[in-house]
Amino acid sequence: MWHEFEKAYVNRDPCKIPINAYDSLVAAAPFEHSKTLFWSKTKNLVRDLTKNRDDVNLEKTLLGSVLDGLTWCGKMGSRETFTKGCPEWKECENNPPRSFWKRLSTAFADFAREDVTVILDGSIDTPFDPESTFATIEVKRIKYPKVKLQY
Ligand code: DVN
Repeated sequence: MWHEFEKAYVNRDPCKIPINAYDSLVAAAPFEHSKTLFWSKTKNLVRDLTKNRDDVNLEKTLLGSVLDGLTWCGKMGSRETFTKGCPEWKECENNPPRSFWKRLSTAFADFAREDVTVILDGSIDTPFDPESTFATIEVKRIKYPKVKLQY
C-alpha cells in the first residue's frame, strides 16, 4: 500500500497532483462499513461523538485514520517523501493531501448506502458551505434510493 501511496506524488511537482493519482491507493483499501457519517465544519465534535457511535466517518476508515492531519509531498528529480516544505493547504489546489482527500471523499460518498447521517454546525453563518468537500464532492453522490438520509 505504501508503494501505491508514493506513486501518487513522488518525483512529481507537488502542485500538479491530479485526483486520479490516488486511484490505485484507494482501490487497495476498500471500505467495509455499513453506516456512513458525513460532516462539515464539525471535525472536533465528530471526533468526540464517533467514539460512541457505530457509524463510520472518513477519519475512521483505514486510509482516513492513517493520513488524517498529515502533510506530505515529493519533488521533481527526487525519489523522497517530504513532510516539511510542502505546499500549504491553500497554496495550490492540486497538492498531495488535498487531492488525496478529494479522491478518498469521492470513493467514500460513492460507497455510502442505506443509513447516512450528516453533522453540520447550526451555530455558524454557513453550516452548509458551498465550497466545502461535503458540498462539492459528497452530497452530490448520496442519492435516494441508495441512501436514506437522516439529519
Ligand atoms: O464529510 C466530511 C469528510 O467525509 C470529508 O471527506 O469531507 C467532509 C469534511 O470536509 P468539509 O466539508 O470541507 O469540512 P471542513 O470542516 O470545511 O474541512 C474539513 C477539513 O479539511 C478541515 O478540518 C481541515 O482539516 P485539518 O487541517 O483540521 O486536519 C481541512 N481544511 C479545510 N479547509 C482548510 C483545511 N485545512 C487547512 N486549511 C484550510 N483552508
